[in-house]
Amino acid sequence: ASLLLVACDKTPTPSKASDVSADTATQEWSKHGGGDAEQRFSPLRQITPENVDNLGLAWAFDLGVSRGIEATPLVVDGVIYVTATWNKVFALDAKTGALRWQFDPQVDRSKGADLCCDAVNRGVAYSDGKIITGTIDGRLVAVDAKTGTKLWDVITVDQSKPYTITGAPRIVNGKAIIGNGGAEYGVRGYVSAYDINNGEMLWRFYTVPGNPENGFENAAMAKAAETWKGEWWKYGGGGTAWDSMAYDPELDLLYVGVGNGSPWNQSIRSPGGGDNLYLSSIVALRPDTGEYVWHYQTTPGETWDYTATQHMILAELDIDGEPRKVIMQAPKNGFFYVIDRATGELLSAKNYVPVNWASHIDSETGRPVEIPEARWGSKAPYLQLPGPMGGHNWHPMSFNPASGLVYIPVLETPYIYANDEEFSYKEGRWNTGSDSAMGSLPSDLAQFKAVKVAVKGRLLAWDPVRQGPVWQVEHNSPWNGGVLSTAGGVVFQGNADAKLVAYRADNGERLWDFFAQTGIVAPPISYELDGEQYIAVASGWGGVFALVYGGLMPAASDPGVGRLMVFKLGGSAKLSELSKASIQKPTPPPSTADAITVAKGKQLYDSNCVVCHGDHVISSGLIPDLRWSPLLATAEAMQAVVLDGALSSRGMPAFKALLSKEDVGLLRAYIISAANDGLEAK
Ligand code: PQQ
Repeated sequence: ASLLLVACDKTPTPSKASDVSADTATQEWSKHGGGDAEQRFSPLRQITPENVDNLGLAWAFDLGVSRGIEATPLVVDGVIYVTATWNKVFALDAKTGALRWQFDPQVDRSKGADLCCDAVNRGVAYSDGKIITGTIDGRLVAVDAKTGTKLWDVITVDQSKPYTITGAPRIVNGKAIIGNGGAEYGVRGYVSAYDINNGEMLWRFYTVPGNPENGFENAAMAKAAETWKGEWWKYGGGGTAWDSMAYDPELDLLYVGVGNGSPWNQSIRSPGGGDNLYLSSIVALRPDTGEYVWHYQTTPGETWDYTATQHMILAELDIDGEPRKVIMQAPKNGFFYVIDRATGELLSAKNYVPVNWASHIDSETGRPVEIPEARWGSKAPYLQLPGPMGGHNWHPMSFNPASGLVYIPVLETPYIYANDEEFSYKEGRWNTGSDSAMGSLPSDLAQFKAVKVAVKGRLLAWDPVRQGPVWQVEHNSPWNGGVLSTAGGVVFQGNADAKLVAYRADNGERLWDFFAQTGIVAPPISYELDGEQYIAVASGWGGVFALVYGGLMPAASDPGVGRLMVFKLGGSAKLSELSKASIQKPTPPPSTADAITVAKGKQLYDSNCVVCHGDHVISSGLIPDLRWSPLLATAEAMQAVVLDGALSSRGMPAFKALLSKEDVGLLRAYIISAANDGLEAK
């Protein structure tokens, strides 16, 4: 099937300001998405297209880690709160950057084995003098906002399963709401609510049904179970709510974005099909009880890692001359949805990136019209857009009520979905039912260059009423930062080229940039203190694409120490120079293994190692490049680390339960062969 390309048209349709973004009217940034509506729009207007040229660094704070930083900072009472790798929380004076306190929840680094997508965190929540954060090992922790002293610390997950938390909690009616991740590893997703005063659990809503023999938790689960086949519960089912939520105080509805199926391959998970509710859905719940109200499923029978956990925005739009209260989402599957947020009725949907898995979304049924070849399950491999990275991943978009546009950080990363003929379920481990080696980018150098060009990223200004693009800016690489738009008419986005960039909101003209020394994936925010408007963003290249493909991308950033950077008009501070450790590249041992051994090693590598160490063993630089590892020298040295966990305190867990000595031999042969191939990073 041919790719459906998005046409570019230049007429924006301005629409009304949202009625629900009350919080964004303050001078601070006290909630994750700016307000409950999650518009990521700042009402501040001191910084404009005319003066943004004078924007300069006010101060920067070194976060002391060189892994991905995805956090949205919060600003409350003159203090800015940000999280860094492995859930460290920092509280800084928002004007000067002086450290008030830091808190380390002491996450066991061996939990790294359960992380699909880097040791990241998307930020804290604030409520009633408390800072509340999720942790990678599945806890929810509250500390005193003034002192950083721990108030309570509760476990939110079944610790015998590979659950993780990377998302930011949201606060609704005195409750902290938190989901979790792990749908690549065989978990059953849910969201839970905790009393912010003492951490007591108040309710839990599962997103997929469990074993019917145990009875269903509620009517929504019984209804969902009718859409599943086989013995799905043995595989967890997935549906993790690992990132997005929004809240409408007027309707008193909490919206939760639900993730992909586990395993991805539906023919294993639910043989014979079915919609598999509530995978890839937006689910509306009563925040006081967790009771189900409605759902809209973006991808029925999900089989492509098409999460609907992407950022959701509430707004009021004029549709066919009528003001409508909508929820908007650009999930991984490539379609932009405008949905009535009181009822879940689909108002419109249009592809915002090229897609070749569905021709369109049927406006009557609200369902995608699939292209049959795309349902790869037990059939032939299929080269698809979007791939599992999505047309849009977790990087938040922004809605500007003045321009009426949604600014979306989009990506185009094709992927070959292929059935894993040798699939067997491995308790607690990477279990997608897809052949990861097929999903790897080609290793032939000529083809490889071609793919580099096909992989793209853009900042897309989208008109949600007319459902079409208004302007777009092409980036050098797909994995760029979240977005902020302001009443001053400026759009801010960081990128993989290590720059924070300002664009005109109405036409995308590039107005200003600042070199941050390392890539930016986190979203910027804005706040005002003593009459001055500030823009804050954390640098720190990372996240899933950075780890897997970062080393292959042209112009992808060098890793470097992450920082919180704060800008204001006339700011003149300078970043200190990063001291770059030069990478030692010792001559690898000679490659003596035969082609079959190397191919078996690649298979093992692609299903156990690639998500951290990088495609073709080319590291992003965030994690040691195995091709230059001294451990390659002997099989025993490698076994001590891979099987026995000699480096587990540094985040390299033991794989004894999964790999044998013989496997390590195959892996070693493949890595040595890759080292001798000399594929150059970038
Ligand atoms: N996390 C990132 C990231 O931080 O860069 C990107 C992704 C995740 C994905 O693309 C995912 O599909 C994903 N899936 C789950 C899951 O299925 O439970 C969790 C996470 C996560 O928690 O970070 C990601």
